[in-house]
Amino acid sequence: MNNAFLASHIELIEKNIMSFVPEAKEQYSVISEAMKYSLESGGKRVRPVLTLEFCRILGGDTEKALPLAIAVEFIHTYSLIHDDLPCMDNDDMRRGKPSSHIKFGEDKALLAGDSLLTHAFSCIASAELSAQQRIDAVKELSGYAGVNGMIGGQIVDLEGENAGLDIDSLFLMDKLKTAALITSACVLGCIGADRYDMIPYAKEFALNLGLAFQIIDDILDFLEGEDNSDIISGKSTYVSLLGLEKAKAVASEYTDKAHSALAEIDGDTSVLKYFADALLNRNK
Ligand code: GRG
Repeated sequence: MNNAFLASHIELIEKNIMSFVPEAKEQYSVISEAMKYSLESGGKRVRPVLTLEFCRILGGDTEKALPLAIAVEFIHTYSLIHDDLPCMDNDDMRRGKPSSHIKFGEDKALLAGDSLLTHAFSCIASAELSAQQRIDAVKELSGYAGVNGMIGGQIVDLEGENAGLDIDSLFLMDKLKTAALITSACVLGCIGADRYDMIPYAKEFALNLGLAFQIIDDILDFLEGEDNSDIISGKSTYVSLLGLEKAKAVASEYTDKAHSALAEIDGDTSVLKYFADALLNRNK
């Protein structure tokens, strides 16, 4: 994604992310190794970039907000490790590499996910921000990642695996499973900049961006043939329920709505608009 601000956010994230992983004692150092393995480059860093960009345009210090951005990426990475486990999606590969449980075994992959989840909140607690900002960031991130957020969405997904989902349940699943964490990223950017007044607009942007993001994810899986098994097994996606062309149109509509939500943001939103378009037109 060729934009100077996005590139500088990614550079800040890549340069520092491993320093947030706690070093474990020799006897159990494999846990740090497993955490780092899944955090290694290959991910697009969508969520931490959103945190840093919201913080920047609202006048905050991106270096001080970095631990918040990293915390969201830790939660995202834990969710991918657990999502790949045999009891979940049972995927052997992630980002072209063996999944955590293939590389380290199921037991250690489970614990690597747990460690990332746990340590995310330590990153926030240690940030150089006010106590109120840190408390609010913990509350928001735990809310969006938890029962009424990503976990709830995963449950809707599991429950729908055999029965199939109608379009309303699919919307609910994507709102919780994918858009919720993206929302936490944008909200934490506002908190990092101490601009709580911008949170409602950031949420509106993030919900629409998140839905577009998940629909494109479904489309890419379908086009790569990876998830045709979903369709055969009756697992519902926007592609299986609406067809490819309609799914593309819906993703584009949500991206337009995300653009519109930015009108209320008190800052230069041109990079966020560019980013939303880049995610809509992405090929991975
Ligand atoms: C607690 C047992 C347990 C499991 C948790 C919550 C959960 C399992 C899984 C989360 C659900 C999930 C994987 C949602 C998909 C969201 C999504 C589109 C992920 C891909 O995000 P990208 O494209 O990934 O940003 P990269 O590879 O770029 O980081």
